[in-house]
Amino acid sequence: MAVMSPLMNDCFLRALRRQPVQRTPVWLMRQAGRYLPEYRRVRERAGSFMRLCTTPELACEVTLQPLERFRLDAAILFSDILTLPDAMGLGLEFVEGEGPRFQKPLRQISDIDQLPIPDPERELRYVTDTVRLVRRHLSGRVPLIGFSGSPWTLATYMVEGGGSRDFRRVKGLLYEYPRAAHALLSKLAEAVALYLDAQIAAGVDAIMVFDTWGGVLSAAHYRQFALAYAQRALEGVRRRGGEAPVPAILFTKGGGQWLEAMAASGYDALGLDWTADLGEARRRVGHRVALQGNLDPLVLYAPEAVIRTEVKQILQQFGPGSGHVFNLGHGVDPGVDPARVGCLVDAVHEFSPLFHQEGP
Ligand code: 1CP
Repeated sequence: MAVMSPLMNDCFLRALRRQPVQRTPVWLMRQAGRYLPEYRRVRERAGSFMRLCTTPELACEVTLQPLERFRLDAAILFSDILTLPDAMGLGLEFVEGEGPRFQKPLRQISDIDQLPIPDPERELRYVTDTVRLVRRHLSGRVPLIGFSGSPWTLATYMVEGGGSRDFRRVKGLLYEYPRAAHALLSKLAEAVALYLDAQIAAGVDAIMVFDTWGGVLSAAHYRQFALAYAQRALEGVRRRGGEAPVPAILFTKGGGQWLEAMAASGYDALGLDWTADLGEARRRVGHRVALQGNLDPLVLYAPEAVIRTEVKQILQQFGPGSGHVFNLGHGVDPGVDPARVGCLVDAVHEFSPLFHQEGP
């Protein structure tokens, strides 16, 4: 069990619980990554993306890099959602300029039956070691977010063998072999629950489930194959977890149309992409969950005056009161100038106190 140190800045956790805060907390998806020159240097030193992920000292270093530059209210573990399928034996490699690829993608129904459920403290020890190391280095400055891909999003990569444009194979599985799809997703829900639980035991303060490809499904399939298993994974964590479970965030790209169902899934907060209207989302579900998001990541290519105006608009859309975590609607683009990221973070610090005058 991790040694608990009191957090100096807990406004992110308070906002997730919709407790009063003095300003809106801010962190950014992919806040550690290629747009930072110091990240590119460590990435080069590591030799490969996987070496970076599997070397706790290096993964810890890049986790902390964005916090040195920007006044962020949370750190996110540096890792990738695809390390879990790698630990299930699929053999992950990152091909330069092409993105992730599995050496042994799922090609037959029998591949699903044979998939092992990894013991995170063994096969993913490098992740829990990184969590413990980051916790030590943070010494309570800000909370640390642990994460996993959702069962559905992991299944897309495992069946397609890598990134995909049309999701033909994995959608084929849903339509032609729904029982096999359910078997795969059940196994993944269990693996995700164990994995998140191990991250919590190692010391993360919140968990986030990335359902990046939930939005490519029909409404009925989204409920049956994506949301149901994201929910099952969370229930698995909660069954195992201690008395005070850490808050959980569900991010679904393209999920704006299904907010009510997502808000009933047990997650404490929903991550929204940039296509959703934050004010409307709050009216629909804000009495049940906190909301995280949702500035268009490409705003970061615009001049600073535009970034500041757009930040203000997002804050105005959500309106006064707690329950909002400022973020982008998806990750920071690799070509963005870090100075623009600083401008965004500073703008949230400057404008958001106005929306929390009833705060503690
Ligand atoms: O060249 C490099 O350095 C690799 C680029 C990179 C980085 C920086 C990849 C490969 N992954 C990451 C880190 C990462 N991935 C984090 C780190 C923490 C942070 O946010 O700062 C996180 C949370 C992820 C999660 C992740 N990986 C998701 C879900 C979130 C999202 O962006 O939608 C997904 C879909 C992936 C798969 C993945 N990993 C990397 C790439 C290029 C991709 C996308 C592949 C594709 O579908 O085309």
